Amino acid sequence: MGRSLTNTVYNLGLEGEYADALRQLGYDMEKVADAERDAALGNGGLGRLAACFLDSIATLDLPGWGYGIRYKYGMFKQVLKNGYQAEQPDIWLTSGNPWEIRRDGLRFEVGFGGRVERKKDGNKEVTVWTPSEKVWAQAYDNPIPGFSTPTTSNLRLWDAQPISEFDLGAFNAGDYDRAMLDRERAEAISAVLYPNDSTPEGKELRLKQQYFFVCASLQDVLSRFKATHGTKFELLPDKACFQLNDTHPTIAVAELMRLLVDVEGLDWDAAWTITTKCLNYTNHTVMPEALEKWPVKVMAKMLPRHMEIIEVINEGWTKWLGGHLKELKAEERAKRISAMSIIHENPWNKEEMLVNMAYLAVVGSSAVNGVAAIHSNIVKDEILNDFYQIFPSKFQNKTNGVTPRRWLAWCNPELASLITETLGSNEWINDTEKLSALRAHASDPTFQKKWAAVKHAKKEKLAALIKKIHGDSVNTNALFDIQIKRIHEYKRQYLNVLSIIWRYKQLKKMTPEQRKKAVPRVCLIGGKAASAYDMAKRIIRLVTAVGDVINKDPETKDLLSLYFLPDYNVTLAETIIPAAELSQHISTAGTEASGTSNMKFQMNGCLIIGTWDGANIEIAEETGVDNVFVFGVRADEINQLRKERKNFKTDPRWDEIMKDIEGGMFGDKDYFKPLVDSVNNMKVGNDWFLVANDFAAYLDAQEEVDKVYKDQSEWLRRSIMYTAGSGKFSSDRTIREYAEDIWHVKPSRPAA
Ligand code: DL6
Repeated sequence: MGRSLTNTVYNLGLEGEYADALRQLGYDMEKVADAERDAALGNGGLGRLAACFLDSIATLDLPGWGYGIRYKYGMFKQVLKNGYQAEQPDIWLTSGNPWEIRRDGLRFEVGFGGRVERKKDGNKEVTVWTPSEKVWAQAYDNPIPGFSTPTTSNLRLWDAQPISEFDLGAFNAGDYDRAMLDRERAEAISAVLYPNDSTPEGKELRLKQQYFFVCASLQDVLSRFKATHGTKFELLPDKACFQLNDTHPTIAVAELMRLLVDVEGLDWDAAWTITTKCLNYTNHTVMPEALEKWPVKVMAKMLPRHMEIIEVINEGWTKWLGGHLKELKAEERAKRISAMSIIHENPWNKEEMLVNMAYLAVVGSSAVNGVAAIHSNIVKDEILNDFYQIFPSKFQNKTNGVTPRRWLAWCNPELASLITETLGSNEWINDTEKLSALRAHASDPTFQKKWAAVKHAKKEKLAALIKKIHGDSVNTNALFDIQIKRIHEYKRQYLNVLSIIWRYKQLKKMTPEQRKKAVPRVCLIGGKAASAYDMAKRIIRLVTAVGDVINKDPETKDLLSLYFLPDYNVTLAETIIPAAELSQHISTAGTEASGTSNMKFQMNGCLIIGTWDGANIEIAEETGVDNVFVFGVRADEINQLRKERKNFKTDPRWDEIMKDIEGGMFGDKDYFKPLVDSVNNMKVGNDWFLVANDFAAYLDAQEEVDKVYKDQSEWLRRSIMYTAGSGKFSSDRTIREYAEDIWHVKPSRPAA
C-alpha cells in the first residue's frame, strides 16, 4: 500500500486545509508525511496492482473490498553490506498504525489439521472436521477513500491470535514455554510476509497463511450475507463475488464448498453451482514456480477436509470431462483427462502427487483472465490451453492499470499542475483519456520548455536522494536511466548491467573531444531479490561492483554513473518515477505478464526501452510504436531459440565483457562465476532467458536512445506523447472492465 497520509489527504481534497492546520500546530506537511512507514504488505507488482484497484473501486463508487493478512513484518528491509543484499525485518508496526481500526468482536475461528468423520444427523450423513489446531482471525480495517467521492472502500486485514490467551496451569507448574506456546504458534501465521519457502516448513507456513486469510474472508462475507438474506444461498452469486488474485487464495474453491456443504448443510451440487458462480481467477504469471502446486501429503495433513473436497471436485471434473470428450479415441481421451486432472503426479518426482491450484481455480471459477493482451493469449494458447479448448468463453483479458492519483497527480504535483493548466481543468485525474489532448502540444517549444523544467526539478530531487544514500553528487544534466522492479533473471537486470559495462569501456577508449559528444547517463537500478534467490543476489552484487568501479573513475564519472538504490518500495518509487527520462522493461519476450511500473513511467513522460512483452506492447500502441525503443526477439520465437541455444554464436562484444567479469575487472570473480556460467555454459544455465540473444539488439537500441536524447526537442515531444498516450492505463479503466464483464456490479454512491 505504501504510505497513506498524503494519498488520503489528496483523495479527500483536503491538502490545503490539512497543511494549514499542521502549520498552525507548528508542523510541516512534508516532514509529517515523511515520518510514515510504508505498509509493505506485498511482494511487488501483484500487490501494488491490488492497491491501485482499491483506489479505483472507491473512486468509481463500486461496492468492493480487499482482503489480506496484517503481517507483523512486511516485505523485508533491504540493506547493502559491502555491496551484497542483506535482509532485515521490516518492523513497521512498532509505532502503531494510525490508519487501521481494530474491529473488536469481529473475529473468526480458523482450524488446521485434525481429523474428518462422518456422523449421522437424523437421516442425513454429515461430515465433521475436528481441527487439531485453531486460531482466531481478528479483523483490522484500513479505509481507502476514493477521489472526489464520499465512497470509501476497505482493506480488511486479518491478524492471527490464539484461541486460548494463556495456559495458566502450565505457567503455575513452572512450564513457562508451554504457557506461551499457543500464542506463539498462532502469531507465527501472520508474522512474516513471504516466509522463505525453500524449506518444507516455510512452504507449509505459506499454505497455512493462504488458508487462514481465505477462511476468515469467506466466513466474513457469508456472515454479512446471512445477516441480510438468511440462508437463501441461491442469492449469493448475485450478492457477492470474489476475484482470486493469482493462485495464492485459490484454496477458496474448496473452502467455499466446505462452508456451504458442511457448515450450512447445502447439498453438493447446489453448493458447486453457487461456488463456481461466485469465484473468478486472475492469472498474473507464466513463471512455473509461481503457479502453485501443493503436495497432496502436505494438504491432507494441514487441511484434511479440503483435500477430500478437492478429490471429490476432481472426480466430478474428470468424469464430466470424459463425457465431454467422448468423441475422442480412448487413449487420446485418457491423455487429455490426465493432463487436466487437478491432482497429478509431480513430473520431477513420480512418488509425489500434487494439487494444481491453477487448475482448481479454473474449474471452480466463472471467469479466468490474464493481465495484458499478450499474456492473456499466452494463458489461452499455452499455460491453460487444454482448459481454454473446453471453456473458451471463460477466458478474458483485463489489461492492468495504475491509479493516476497516486502515480501522477499526487507524486508529481508540478507536472499535474502543468497538465491541468494546459488542458483547462483537472478532469483528467478521473478521466485519463482526456490526457490525449496533450498531443496537440507535443511539438510546441514553449510547452516543451515548461515540461522540461518540471522534469529537471524532479531530477534535482532524485539527485538529492542519491546524495543522501550514497554521498555522491550526480550530474543532473545527464539522462536519468532507471530500472526498478524485483530482481529476477527474467527481468534481465543482468542485460542492463552488461550494456553499462560496454558503455564504460567505450567511454574509456574515447578521446576528450569524443567524450564531449557522448550522452551522459546516470543509471539507477533498484529492487529486492527473494531471500533464497541466489542468482538474483549475485546480480545485485554485480550492479554494486560495476558501480564501484565506474563511479570512482574521474575520467568518466560525469558521463556515466551507476547506483543501486537499496530498499526499493512504493515511497521511493514516488520520487524516482517522476524524475526518470528512460525506463527499462527488458524482460525476455513472453515472460512478464504485464508490468505496471511501465505504466507509471509512461504517465510521467518517461521514455521506455523495452521488449515486445507484457503491457509494453499496448503502451507502444497507445504512444506510437516509433516513440518507444523496442528491441529483441519476439515471444513466438522463444521456444525455438531456446532449443537452438547451443548453436548460438555470441557477439564479440559479449565475449569481451564476459572475459572482463571472469577476469576480475569488477573483483569478486568467483562469486560472479555462476552468473557468467548461467548465460554461457550449456551445462549450467543454458541462458534460459536469452540474454545473449538480445544483447546486440539491446546495444543498438541504446545507441538509438543516445541519438534521440541529443535532439532534446524530439525527446521532449516523445515524452509528452507518452503522457498523452497513457489514458488507457488508468486502473479506473481496468476496474470498470472487471465490474462490467466479470463482477456485474454497478456504481452506487452514498449520500454525501
Ligand atoms: O498483474 C500484476 C503483476 C504483473 O504486472 C507482473 O508482470 C507480474 O509479474 C506479477 N505477477 C506476480 C505473480 N506472482 N507470484 N507469485 O507477481 O503481477
